[in-house]
Amino acid sequence: MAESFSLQNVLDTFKSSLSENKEIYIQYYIAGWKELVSFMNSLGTVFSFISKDAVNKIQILENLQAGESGSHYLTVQSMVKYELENELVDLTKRSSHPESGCRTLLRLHRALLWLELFLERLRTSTEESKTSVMCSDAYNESLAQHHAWIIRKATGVAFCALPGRDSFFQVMNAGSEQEVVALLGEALALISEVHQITEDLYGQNNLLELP
Ligand code: 1PW
Repeated sequence: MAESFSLQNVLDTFKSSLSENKEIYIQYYIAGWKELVSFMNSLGTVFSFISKDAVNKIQILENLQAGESGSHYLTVQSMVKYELENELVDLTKRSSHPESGCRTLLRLHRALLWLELFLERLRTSTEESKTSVMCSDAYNESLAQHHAWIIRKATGVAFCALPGRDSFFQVMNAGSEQEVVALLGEALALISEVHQITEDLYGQNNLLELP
């Protein structure tokens, strides 16, 4: 993405990701993630190790979309249906389908919860709040339980190097602090709706613990 990050872009892409009957277009889900990656990258180089894995996951999904079965990867719903019906998902142990769309998107889905919890903390924070604390609290409540010790250790180091609250508000590129807070509220409503729809879909199909 050539242009620099703005919170409005995140809002717009996640808005576009929801179809009328509340399916999630993978193309826009990915576009939303690309925005988030450019957000993370603007937070400094330590954070790029974190965004790197998200970039890998995005790439896997883009390859599936561009592949010969690409038409089945229009929405998260159609992907789940297609991959399950055709036994393209490793359900208990990574073996013949180590990089299914379902398990790949699940990683982004879990990370999205982290982001949601973090942005909610940022939205309701005060001047004294520490971004490193907000970020690690959000992480411990969500993604940490899915990560091995070594990764938790490394993310902990990355959080310590986060810029302060003021820089975050500036990076959002959405005007005054009040304006950012308002826009965060809007963006969070959407992100949380997209997250909930995915969570329900994955729950109904027993996909929440895919290896
Ligand atoms: C302030 C903004 C925060 C947004 C954070 C969103 C990105 C989260 C990426 C965390 C990645 C940490 C290092 C990689 C870990 C992978 O092992 C893990 N990937 C994720 C996205 O959690 C699991 O993927 P795997 O190893 O099962 O393929």
